Amino acid sequence: MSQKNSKTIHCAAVDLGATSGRVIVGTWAGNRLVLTEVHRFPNAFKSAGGHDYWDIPGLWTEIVAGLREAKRRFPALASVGVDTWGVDHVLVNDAGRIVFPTHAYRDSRTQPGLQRLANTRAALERIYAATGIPNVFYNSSLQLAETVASCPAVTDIATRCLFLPDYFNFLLSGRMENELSFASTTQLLDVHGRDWSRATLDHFHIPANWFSPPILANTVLGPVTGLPELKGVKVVAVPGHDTAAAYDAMPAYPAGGDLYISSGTWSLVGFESDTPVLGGEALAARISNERIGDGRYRPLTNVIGLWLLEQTLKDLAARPQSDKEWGKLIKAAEALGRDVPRERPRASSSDAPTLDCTDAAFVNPTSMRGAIDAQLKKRKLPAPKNPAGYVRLICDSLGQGHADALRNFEKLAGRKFQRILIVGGGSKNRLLCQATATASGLPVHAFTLEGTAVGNIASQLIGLKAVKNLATFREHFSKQIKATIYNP
Ligand code: LFR
Repeated sequence: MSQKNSKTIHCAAVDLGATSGRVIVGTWAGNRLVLTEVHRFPNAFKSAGGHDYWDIPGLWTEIVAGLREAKRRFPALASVGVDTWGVDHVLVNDAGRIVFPTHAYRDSRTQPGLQRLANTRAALERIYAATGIPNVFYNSSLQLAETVASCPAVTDIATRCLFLPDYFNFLLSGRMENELSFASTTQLLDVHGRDWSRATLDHFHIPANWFSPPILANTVLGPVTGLPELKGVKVVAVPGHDTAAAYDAMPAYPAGGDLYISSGTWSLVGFESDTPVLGGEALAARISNERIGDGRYRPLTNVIGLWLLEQTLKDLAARPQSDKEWGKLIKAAEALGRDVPRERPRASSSDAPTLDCTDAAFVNPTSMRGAIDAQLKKRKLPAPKNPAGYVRLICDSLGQGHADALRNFEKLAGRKFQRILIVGGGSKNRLLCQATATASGLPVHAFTLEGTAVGNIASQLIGLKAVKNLATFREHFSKQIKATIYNP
């Protein structure tokens, strides 16, 4: 075997999103990464009795199928890492048995708790100062508080709270750990340290013994134990939060100056920082001080994202089925003047011409088109006339949402950004990238790559000591990818 071959490493990234999951093998050789998607499957929460749930055994079945395929195609598979969307969790007993169903974060059960906290200014400020996470309907804090309040006996039967990547890591390796980047999405982690905020857990009446001190990403948990066919494959705790993984994949300038957007179901707009962004104005701007796998901060704002577009197209029965069809729809939207007239500059008022992306009606409506039309009607603005019109309005609105987040960061963190880097599904959407450049006044560098999978694999390579650290990975990786640049 040649020296080059002996250095070839294959790592499997299990990357679960709210609407689809995939298993992607990253092959690292000669300081280059090649991705091979070996399994992809749709994901959706299911409803029963007015509540929304994830199918955890179904997800596990798909993960196993994907890993078997990975091992079949890459017999020398070295490791596996799991990342998922944030905040959701599995309550288990000491033996790892599931003792409570996993609710999906869009379940409306958290609405009363959300309102209660919003109406209690002192508690809201205290919790933001303690955790750096604003009051958002999906927070694990609100979800767990609702679970304990509505089913108090759960505290007798659950002994551990494992967040989704933690739970799948447990199924794979037999080890129960909480990983830091994911823990930082819960609104339960101490923003100034790396352990849980006891005062916040107490506020929500959540048992502190459900958690263990979070471990950092890049930690090798041990060999796969549950699946004999994966013998010898190591389980690495990667940044379990998909957004943290996507941020790690950013080919950023080491000197800083880049604002990141991970664009998928949500648009996560943020940057890397040694310090959190806190205080009353940061709370009002809904800045989340989430964490990078190594413990540093990634202050970010969650803009509603392509969920708005996906759900609208579903309503219009116009969802394109291929890249070609997407291209056609985007082209038609580009060709449009805006149906919603630009009658006033945005900053000023409620009759601004883009959608207010923070509208709570967009969270989980029965009809997204209905929710959009209702907002426009309230503001006495005409509804778009056709699918292309909705696409145009939505992309312009998201672009504006991205620019608003940028301005808040510049003001509150005292930063000046030079470029916007965008990865994820939205990086392929010309209209969205251009709208972001136009609204922000900055060049947008769009990288068509599976950012979450790349960050997941980077962490495995670091854990396996095949790559020194994230800076080294980015240095190599940025040489192999090309940006499409959109100028303002
Ligand atoms: C993106 C994401 C966001 C998080 C949202 C809910 O997939 O992880 O970062 O805020 O999902 O968990």
